Amino acid sequence: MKTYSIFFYLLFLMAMQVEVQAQNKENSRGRVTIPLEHGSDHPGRRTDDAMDHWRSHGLGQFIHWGMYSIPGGEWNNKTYTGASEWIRSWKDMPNADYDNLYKQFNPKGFDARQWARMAKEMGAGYMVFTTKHHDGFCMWPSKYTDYTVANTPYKKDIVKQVVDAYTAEGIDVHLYFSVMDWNQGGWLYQYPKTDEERAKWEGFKQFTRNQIFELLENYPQIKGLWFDGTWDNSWVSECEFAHELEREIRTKHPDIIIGSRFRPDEFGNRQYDANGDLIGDYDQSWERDIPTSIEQLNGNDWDCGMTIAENGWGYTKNPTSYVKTPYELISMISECNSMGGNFVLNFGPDGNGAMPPREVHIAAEIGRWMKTNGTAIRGVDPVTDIRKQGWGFMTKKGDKLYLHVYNKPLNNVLRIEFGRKTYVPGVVKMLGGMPLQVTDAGRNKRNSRLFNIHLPEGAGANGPFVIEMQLIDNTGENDAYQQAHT
Ligand code: FHN
Repeated sequence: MKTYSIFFYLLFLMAMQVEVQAQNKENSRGRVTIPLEHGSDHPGRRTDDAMDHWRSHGLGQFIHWGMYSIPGGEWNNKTYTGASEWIRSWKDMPNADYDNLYKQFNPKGFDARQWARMAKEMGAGYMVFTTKHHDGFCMWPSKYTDYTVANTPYKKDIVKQVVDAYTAEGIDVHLYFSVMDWNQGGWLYQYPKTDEERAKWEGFKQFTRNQIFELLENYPQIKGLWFDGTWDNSWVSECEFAHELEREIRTKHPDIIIGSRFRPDEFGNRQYDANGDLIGDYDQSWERDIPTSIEQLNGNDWDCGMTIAENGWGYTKNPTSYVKTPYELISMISECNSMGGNFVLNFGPDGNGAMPPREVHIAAEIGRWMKTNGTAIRGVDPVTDIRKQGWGFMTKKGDKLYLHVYNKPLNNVLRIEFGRKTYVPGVVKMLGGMPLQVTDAGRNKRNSRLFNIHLPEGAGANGPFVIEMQLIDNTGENDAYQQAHT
């Protein structure tokens, strides 16, 4: 009797397994996955030209500009220590005060062409501009709300000026859009429960859809939409609506690039679906953060939006937190690109449209570095077949390897290690400088080939530098070398 039960139980388990296998499929990484209606639309990276172009930028500029730029983190002689663009949520600033700021918005110092030139000089290939942050204020004359630039003393369309000026400089524009909107009564944090809430929420969804299409209609030359404010339960419960909306956006603008923040899957997962596949075209979860290894990215495209101050994105009159140095930011550009990510540095102009001098200085210093070394940032690939080395980061383009040096050895001899049967160095030179002498430094216990690059005396005097090394294929090396057994 007991034997029969075990037999039938095993039979049952086998039948269940066949059933599960019939339902499941393998995803791009060969894992068994569950079927999802609102999961990733294209497991694996997009391979079209528009995405290749985005990937090639290496460096971008983010701009947060809105009504929060007027108080700049201060109100009634008090300082808000949170992110300045969130000042409306601070108890010391009444909502009514904030919501009336637009009546004084008249940025006489705003010149989009000047911003675009600054970004160009910095070496940015694309920019992301806040059309509407969480406060709901529209920097374009939206016909779906009165809370827009058209009703300020300034009146003119700011988004248009930004899109035109940057496009004229050859810089791609992506538009930031916050779904969460503190100005619209219909916005809810929780999924609606009552009929009244449901009606409001449905109205808000249509409003959001209308505004997104209005942006696409008004500024067809944009290359991407950068969504934000999508973390609350209300939106996270809208997988079907958001997915359909994304499909509609892509139908209207087939090349458009949309990150992983826009829509959830049916289990409420954001950024990555229940199968671990990326939702959207690139991973937007590395905000103010950099992965410690390329493996963490699972082969996905990604960007790193970074603040200059510790936290805030909007203009801050007197930053109370640490402000990053150009050196630190340049190092982040190298680090992100060494793992295939775009680094997007944020700027926060003041209420009059002027870039804070400390940020102008940072852009200029980055630009100075990019002029000499930009070729090691733009259009490069991450390096996955050469062991990480202690002096800095590596990127590569074709047969050129770029060594981004941040820790210069005190003896002026930079050591590079190539795994067994991979590469040996060809011509080696400093970017923007002279050829460098390279000598063979034997092998280590792993049978890796070691080479010494002899640096000139003043290397590094002006900050981090990049060495360009031609890679010569060494896979066919006759490997008769025998080390002592250990
Ligand atoms: O809350 C916002 C924040 O103010 C800023 O806009 C950043 C930019 O990526 N996004 C949100 C936080 O993730």
